Amino acid sequence: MADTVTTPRVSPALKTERPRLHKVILLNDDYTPREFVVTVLKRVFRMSEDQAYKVMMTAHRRGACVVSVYPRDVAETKATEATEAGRAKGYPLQFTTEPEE
Ligand code: TYC
Repeated sequence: MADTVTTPRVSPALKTERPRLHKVILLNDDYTPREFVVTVLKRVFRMSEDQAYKVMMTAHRRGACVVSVYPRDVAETKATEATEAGRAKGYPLQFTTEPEE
């Protein structure tokens, strides 16, 4: 069997998997002014006025809205920064993160 060719197989467990992206989610509340939510979305997530207004209104009407997706550390940093911006003004504005499926 001198001519036997063996093809090495890479175990799926050893393949490099692309790190999962994480969603940043904006939660509605009854107290944060709409305009402030838009300002935070523009500043922290680099959205246009139009995009920010649409995302804010979606959260306002439906209870929550996905803002964007990022690598985990970026998603967590932005969610914390945006939540902290509300806290600094005494608003209960909240941004959370969760892994994409
Ligand atoms: N619901 C708030 C209001 O009526 C506005 C708002 C929108 C707050 C979206 C949070 O994620 C939010 N003032």
